[in-house]
Amino acid sequence: MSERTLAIIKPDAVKKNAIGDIVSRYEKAGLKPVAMKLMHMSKRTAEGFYAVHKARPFFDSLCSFMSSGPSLVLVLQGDNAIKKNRDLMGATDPAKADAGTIRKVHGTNIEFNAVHGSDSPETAAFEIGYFFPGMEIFG
Ligand code: IDP
Repeated sequence: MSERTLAIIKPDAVKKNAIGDIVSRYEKAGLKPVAMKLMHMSKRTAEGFYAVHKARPFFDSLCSFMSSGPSLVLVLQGDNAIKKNRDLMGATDPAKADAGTIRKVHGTNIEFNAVHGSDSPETAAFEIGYFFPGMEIFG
């Protein structure tokens, strides 16, 4: 079933010049970028995006990190896009991620972990709508 997911190449990975490698992994896995923009989020934008994590102890630090530099925000489309992207990403903590996953290769620690990917159809719908109006998605 073709679906859409929201991916973010986070500021740590953009700083490390890893955009090309990561986008290439999406494409090779059959995930087509149908919308994409480089953006430097304000802290408020990051707080709205991660609102579900508001009560977590790492919330403030996470939002500071996400607003520390530009990120590449993408909509990926393909069969089982949500799970496929989560599999490509690997576990939240790069130290626990499987070999060959994006977080294993490009992540630094549980916070600076290179990429974001929606974890369910409901969060994908919220996250895609948060960053992209329909007319900017070319699926
Ligand atoms: P996910 O990104 O793998 O879905 P979540 O639990 O939804 O993981 O956490 C969102 C983001 O918050 C993570 O990608 C990571 O950047 C950060 N994060 C998660 N757990 C911790 C933690 O224990 N300490 C610091 N940052 C964390």
